[in-house]
Amino acid sequence: MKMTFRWFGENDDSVTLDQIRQIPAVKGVVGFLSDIPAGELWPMERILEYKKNIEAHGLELEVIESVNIHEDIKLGLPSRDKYIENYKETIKNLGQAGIKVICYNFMPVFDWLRTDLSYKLPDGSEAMLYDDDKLKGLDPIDLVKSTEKNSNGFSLPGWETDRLKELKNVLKLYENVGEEKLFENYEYFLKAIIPTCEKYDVKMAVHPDDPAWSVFGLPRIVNSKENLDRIVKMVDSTYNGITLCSGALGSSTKNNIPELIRYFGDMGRIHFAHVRNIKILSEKQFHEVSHLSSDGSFDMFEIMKAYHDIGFEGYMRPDHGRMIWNEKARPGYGLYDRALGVTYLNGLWEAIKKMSK
Ligand SMILES: [Mn+2]
Repeated sequence: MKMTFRWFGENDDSVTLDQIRQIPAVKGVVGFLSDIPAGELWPMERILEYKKNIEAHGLELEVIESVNIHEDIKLGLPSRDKYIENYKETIKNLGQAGIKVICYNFMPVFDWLRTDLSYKLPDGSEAMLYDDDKLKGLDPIDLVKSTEKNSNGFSLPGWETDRLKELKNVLKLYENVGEEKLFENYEYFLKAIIPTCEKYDVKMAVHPDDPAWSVFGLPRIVNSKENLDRIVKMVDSTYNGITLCSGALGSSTKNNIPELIRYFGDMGRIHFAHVRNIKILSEKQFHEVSHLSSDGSFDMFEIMKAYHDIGFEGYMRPDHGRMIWNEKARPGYGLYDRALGVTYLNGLWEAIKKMSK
């Protein structure tokens, strides 16, 4: 297991590389060129410049999260081929720059979604909350506006204004795309890109839908064992893999995270692990918490044990943290609570490792 930490770049993150370097056991950064719109090519020189800076701070860059997929690919429009060509070229560039894993998602229109970005917990910390009832009758445009307004001035990945300005048109286009059509479009994309991944040794790792169900009536398919199984088999290559996000998949009580880790881990398809806890309040209602088992609904020991038992050698990172100690940061991505998360996960890992001898 290689512990990493997500970072959004010099101009778009409150956390510095020097700070990340000082978190025990964090060797690498999970990076992102946040200013490149979905569908555009990532130029080699930009990738190298970005990587050079990270390496100058004593950290590695081997994982990218995310290279976003243009909506036309998900919709299956004729224009998709040009965006797929750009994607292949980006894979090639990233591979040649030494990137090993690309995390991406296949969620129509909306990336991760929450209805409250700063829900106050009893101890005074703040965390993100999702309440499906609050989405009922809500205009998606209003959710985009409130999400942007409450992001503490940081861009939120998946909520880029550029992608969302055409929101109404895009939502209309999805009226003709159901789950089966989305699977078809996904398969078309994977068949086109996986040979490039094999050639340049870059593993694709799809991030599950967050939350793990349909929102605003849009189709969503990356959210259950059955569907993930279908996806990894659409192109039967180790390069077609998964980012196993415990918080995203675990938002649905139907998903048993340790079981999913063992199942897809034994297949060799987990390339990236997002490990975090959430507290499920009722069906389709949850909020985020610290990483600790007793603060949420998951048994983090069992999750880490499953990774240990499958001999996981891929990349891992803590996921969303709370806002604590008066930190002002991008919601979910402050320094303090994620650093506490890393330390806790490493503590579990060390104990499991030593007790397994
Ligand atoms: Mn995640």
